[in-house]
Amino acid sequence: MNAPTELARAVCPHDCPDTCAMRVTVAAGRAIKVVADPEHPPTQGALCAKVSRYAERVHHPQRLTTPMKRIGRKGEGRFEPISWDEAFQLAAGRLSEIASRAPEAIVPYSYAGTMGLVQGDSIAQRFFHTLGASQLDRTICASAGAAGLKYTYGASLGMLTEFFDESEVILIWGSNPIASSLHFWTRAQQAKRRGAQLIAIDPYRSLTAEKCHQHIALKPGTDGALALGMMNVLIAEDLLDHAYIEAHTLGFDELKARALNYPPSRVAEICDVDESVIVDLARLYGGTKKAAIRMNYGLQRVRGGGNAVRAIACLPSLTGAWRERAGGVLLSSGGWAPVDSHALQRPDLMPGWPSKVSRVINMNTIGDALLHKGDAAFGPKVEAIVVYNSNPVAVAPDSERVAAGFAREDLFTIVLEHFQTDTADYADLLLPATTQLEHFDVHKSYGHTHVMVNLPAIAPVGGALPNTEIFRGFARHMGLSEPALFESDETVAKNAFRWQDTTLEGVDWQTLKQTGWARLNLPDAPFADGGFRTPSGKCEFYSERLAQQGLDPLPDYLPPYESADGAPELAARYPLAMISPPARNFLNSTFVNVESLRSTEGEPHLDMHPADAQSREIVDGARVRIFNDRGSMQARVRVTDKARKGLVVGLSIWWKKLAPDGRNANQLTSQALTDLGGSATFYDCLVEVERV
Ligand SMILES: Nc1nc2c(c(=O)[nH]1)N[C@H]1C(S)=C(S)[C@@H](COP(=O)(O)OP(=O)(O)OC[C@H]3O[C@@H](n4cnc5c(=O)[nH]c(N)nc54)[C@H](O)[C@@H]3O)O[C@H]1N2
Ligand SMILES: Nc1nc2c(c(=O)[nH]1)N[C@H]1C(S)=C(S)[C@@H](COP(=O)(O)OP(=O)(O)OC[C@H]3O[C@@H](n4cnc5c(=O)[nH]c(N)nc54)[C@H](O)[C@@H]3O)O[C@H]1N2
Ligand code: SF4
Ligand SMILES: [Mo]
Repeated sequence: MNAPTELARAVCPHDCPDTCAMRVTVAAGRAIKVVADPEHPPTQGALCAKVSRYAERVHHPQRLTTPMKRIGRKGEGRFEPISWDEAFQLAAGRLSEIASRAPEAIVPYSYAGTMGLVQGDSIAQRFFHTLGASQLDRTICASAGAAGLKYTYGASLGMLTEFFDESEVILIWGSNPIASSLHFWTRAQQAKRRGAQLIAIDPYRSLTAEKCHQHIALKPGTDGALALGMMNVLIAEDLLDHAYIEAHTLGFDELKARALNYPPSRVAEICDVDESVIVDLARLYGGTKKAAIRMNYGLQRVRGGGNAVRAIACLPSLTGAWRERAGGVLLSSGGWAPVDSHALQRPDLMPGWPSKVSRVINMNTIGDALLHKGDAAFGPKVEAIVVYNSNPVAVAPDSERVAAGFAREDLFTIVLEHFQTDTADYADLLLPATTQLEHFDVHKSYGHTHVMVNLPAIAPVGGALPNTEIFRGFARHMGLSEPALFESDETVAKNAFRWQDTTLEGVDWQTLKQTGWARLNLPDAPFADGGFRTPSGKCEFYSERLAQQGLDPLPDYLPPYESADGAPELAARYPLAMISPPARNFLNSTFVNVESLRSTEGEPHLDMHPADAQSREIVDGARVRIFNDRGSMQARVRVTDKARKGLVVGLSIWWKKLAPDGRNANQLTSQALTDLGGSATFYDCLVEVERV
């Protein structure tokens, strides 16, 4: 047996803002240990519990190691092994035939199973573009917030994480970093030790909210109103930085008029919090320029999510918090990295580009799309779907319809996976993909500002291949000759960044590969002197671009679709709001099949307020049925005031087949989309609960 060797330069591939650097210990060709790279500053010497166990996932006995084709009924999950050659021929045969008639009948479905730019969206996108297949709008997570930031700042830009520990006030807004962004939480605690006030704004007393100085438990989906109420107080009490507003913002008078509609008394009613809480929050926030807001995506999974993010994003431009490096807002830092997405994805390969582009399908409405018969407005019926880096049967909303779509006997489904997930069960062709320890990749981060390189630590497990190599195989067997489809992973990686960008000054590909990461060259306080990336170059309180689309040019509060305000009749039948945020030991639906992590989570739970439980004669520990018009699921109740009254919380995202009743929270969620960005509305969901 070879002596263990330690290899640097791996990157955690998961959809998490922290993008940690890892070191992998390898012995006899197996990864035996994965630890934090002690030298990478954002990683702070520690990985989370999930990824500390990465070797367990990589060498899991149930890893897919050979291509397989379906032998049972759709969804039954019965397969027989085949060779790669047979797999490629099967795929190429069906895809070629469909592409020759109706290329848009082929649909890709992918999200962030890996955040790597190479294994995420490079050869795969180029392949679908070359065919003229449908495009997928990747909106399942962050696009409402991204749109809110785009119309306000010009891109997904925000304050730098490393300066949060100098902040005097931190609002942790719609975010549970102890579970979902551990390294940010470490910084928030450093700030707390230095005397900062931490305030959680969250309808649920999350692990994080429990550890903050104050927890504001507003009604879900009312954050836009709270931000407008804060503005109202900031304006009334003149806690404004007039010079900053004058120099670096657009539309203050219009925003002021809007905020006047939201006096604290009205906001108190909308959010169901005390009026004094709103006034005190605004005073605390406006009392220092070292006021930081860590938003996260939890607050934008409702109808008004885009507007809520926009309203919150206006706050530091009103008080001038941007002047300090410890002030401002961070939702995503992803826009700082100079990624060349055109070079990566090559949209110009679409036949007829740019005057004609292929149809776009929103990934949140995949249930409806798969069940659509096809017409002039929709375009051709979907005949083939290729899933990679995602598990839609578990994670997409309105799951009953998603599963019904995947169950269509006439749908040709290819799934590239590590494991036989809920989605893999529906595959006609199930293809084994490599994990991050087995392939090459490059990364940016949405929670810090480093770019990073991941080198393969071990050879592919069994017959697994990288996503890129699988798509190259499809292309080869289809007789495609476009050279961009056959570029090596390293060439793709090297061309993924715009090297001449000032943020990469002094860095080149060779040095990046050697050191493993580079910190982007950015000013400490990025908007201290304005410099927003909007058309006006200012922070746009008023957005002409929104006005031109016939949308409200100013941020506003929009009640959730499913609420007493938005749909009184529905609320009478289904009086409880349900949210299903991430569980600490899972990452979306990844890791649910790692036994050690699943046993820590136990089983699907539903947190319910004592008053709501009592009126339904439900006791702690009882099994309950949660239902609405879309579906139902079962869970074990925890009666607790962590959930505010009228709210139930079921941490997610369980694999359906590993839950006792074979269902998960997405049985209940809807395909409705947010106000901006076409995001999912997972947390805009009314239900009723009963004993079973
Ligand atoms: N351990 C773990 N880490 C993860 C993930 C995971 O599944 N597990 N998922 C990753 C992914 S994909 C993402 S997008 C991020 C998500 O990162 P976050 O957005 O920080 O994650 P959540 O845990 O969804 O946090 C959301 C918090 O928002 C609250 N919330 C729900 N509705 C509302 C609302 O209307 N208003 C407000 N103010 N709060 C609300 C929830 O109660 C929850 O406590 O985390 C990433 N990190
Ligand atoms: N009810 C409810 N639903 C939600 C959410 C919620 O909070 N509540 N959160 C939503 C959010 S924020 C998100 S981001 C989505 C996440 O949805 P997805 O992006 O689908 O995330 P995962 O469930 O982690 O599934 C990723 C899959 O990709 C696979 N994978 C990983 N790396 C590779 C690779 O290199 N190659 C291939 N071929 N496969 C790979 C993993 O094995 C895993 O099965 O879910 C959404 N769904
Ligand atoms: S999931 Fe997040 S915290 Fe855990 S190792 Fe990966 S990047 Fe770090
Ligand atoms: Mo996400």
